[in-house]
Amino acid sequence: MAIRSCVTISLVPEARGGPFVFWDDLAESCRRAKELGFDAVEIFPPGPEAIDLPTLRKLLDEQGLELAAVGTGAGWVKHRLHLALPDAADRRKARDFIRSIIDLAGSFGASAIIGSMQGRSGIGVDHTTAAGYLADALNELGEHARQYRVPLIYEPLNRYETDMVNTIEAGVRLLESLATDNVVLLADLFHMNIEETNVADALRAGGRHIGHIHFVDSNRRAAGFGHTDFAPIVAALRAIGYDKYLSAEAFALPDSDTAARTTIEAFRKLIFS
Ligand code: LER
Ligand code: MN
Repeated sequence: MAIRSCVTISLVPEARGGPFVFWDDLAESCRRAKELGFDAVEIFPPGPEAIDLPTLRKLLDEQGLELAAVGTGAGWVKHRLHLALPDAADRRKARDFIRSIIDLAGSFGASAIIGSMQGRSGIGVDHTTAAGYLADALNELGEHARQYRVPLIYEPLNRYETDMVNTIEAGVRLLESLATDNVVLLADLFHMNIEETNVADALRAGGRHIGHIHFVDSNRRAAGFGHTDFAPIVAALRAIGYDKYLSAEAFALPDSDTAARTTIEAFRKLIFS
C-alpha cells in the first residue's frame, strides 16, 4: 500500500463554517473529488440514517473512490452528546451514536472517527472520571469495530476543544493503557501545529499507532495556504512506514474547489516528487 489522498465532505448544516472541503451534496462532491484525482472521501454525516447504503455504494463504485472514514462529530454538533457527560443515559446515547457510525462505515470497510465526541471534563465530571469514561468507551467501541476488520480511529484535539488528549504522545499513552488493541490515532496537522513541540518528531514517536492523518495547513486552510513546512512531515511519515490516507480536513476557503485543488496539488508535489 502507498499513501493515498482523501477529501472531506460534510452533510451537516449545523457544522457550517467548520473545516470541511466539500459540503451538502454527496453525489456532486464525490464527482468533483474524483475529477480532481482524489483516491477517497471522508464523510461527516448528521447520523447513520442520512446515508443510504446502496446509493453510497453505487456512487463510490461509479467514481472508483474508496470510503476512507466516517466522522462521528455530528453527535456533538447536532445532538450535544459526548462520552464524558455527567448523565449515564446521555453517555450511553453518545456510545450508541458512535456505534451506529461504526456499523455504517464498517459495511464499506472503513473506520469511524472519534474526535469531538470524546468530550471533556466539566461540572460533575472531573478529569480522572472523564478519562475513565473515554477509556471504557474506546475499549467497547474498538472491539465493536473489529468485526469489520477495521480499527476505530481516535483523534487528539487541541486544548480549546478538549482536555482529554492534546498530543500524539498522550494519545499513545492512552492507547497503550487500553484493553483493546483495535484503536489507532488520527494525527490532525492543525491540532498538532498548536500542541506539538515538533510535528515531524511527534509523528515519528506515534509510529505504528498513527492510522489516519488530517492533512491541512497551520491555519486550517488547504495545504499550501499556511506556513506549515510539509517536507519534514512527509519524511517522518515515510520513516514510520505510513501507508494510509492524507485526508484534507480544511476550510472551504476561498471555496471548496480551490481548497480541494490546492490540496491535491500539494499532495502530488510532496508524495510523488
Ligand atoms: C475537530 O476539530 C476535528 O479536527 C475533527 O476532525 C473532529 O470533528
Ligand atoms: Mn481533525
